Amino acid sequence: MTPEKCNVLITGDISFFYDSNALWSNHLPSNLRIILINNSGGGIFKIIEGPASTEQLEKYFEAKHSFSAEHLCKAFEVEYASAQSPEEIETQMEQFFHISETGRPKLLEIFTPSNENHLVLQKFFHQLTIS
Ligand SMILES: Cc1ncc(C[n+]2csc(CCOP(=O)(O)OP(=O)(O)O)c2C)c(N)n1
Repeated sequence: MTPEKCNVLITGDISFFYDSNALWSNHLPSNLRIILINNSGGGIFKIIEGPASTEQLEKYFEAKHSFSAEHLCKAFEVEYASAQSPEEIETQMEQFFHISETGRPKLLEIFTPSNENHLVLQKFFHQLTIS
């Protein structure tokens, strides 16, 4: 990792919670930043043909939940912030990339609506194919 620059991980909530024990490390650098997109489940399965058309989609594939990373961050002494709107993201960003005096890494949890998230992603994929 380059010490003078922040190194950013952008991850989904299911991926983050699965691997959250990675935060249990004595060597987390102060320039680590995690941007967690929390859409309350594995939204990708809503756009994968097989899982998307089964009755088990929400319960077993998407694994819908209402957890937040706040308490995990407390446990591992990762500085936590959250945002629910573009305006809040902008406000949080002012501080997010500053190195903290505590020397601890930071996580920004961005909450997005699970019923819209996959539609936005599909639109984005579509834009990529036509541009
Ligand atoms: C390292 C790893 N672990 C597990 C998987 C299996 N996997 C594929 S999609 C997925 C869920 C993704 O959900 P989330 O991280 O919430 O992102 P979203 O689909 O909502 O954008 C998982 C766990 C994987 N691809 N790679």
